[in-house]
Amino acid sequence: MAELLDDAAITARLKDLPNWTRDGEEIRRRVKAPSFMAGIELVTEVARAAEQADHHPDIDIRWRTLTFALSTHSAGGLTSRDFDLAARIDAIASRHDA
Ligand code: H2B
Repeated sequence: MAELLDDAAITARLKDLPNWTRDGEEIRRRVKAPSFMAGIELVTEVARAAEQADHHPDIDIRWRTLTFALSTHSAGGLTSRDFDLAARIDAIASRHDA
């Protein structure tokens, strides 16, 4: 099982992910897609990446604004799995001009 990261490790990993902010035991990022349907397509790609990683974000969809939140439920906080998936979400978002 993935190990919980301490505050220093979380701060270090967030330096490589400027779009993400920490909110307690999770990290979150907002993405503005060019349109509602582009946002849904982006979410579908994130869903595929999440299935592949067997790690799943909380996703909030409001018209074309998406919010992704990551936390490792089984560990009760942040692990490397969250930061690895965050980087994949960033790559997908940039391919979607978001
Ligand atoms: N996603 C997240 N965000 N946290 C988890 O602890 C988690 C998950 N656990 N996706 C996975 C699935 C677990 O249920 C399977 C069995 O590995």
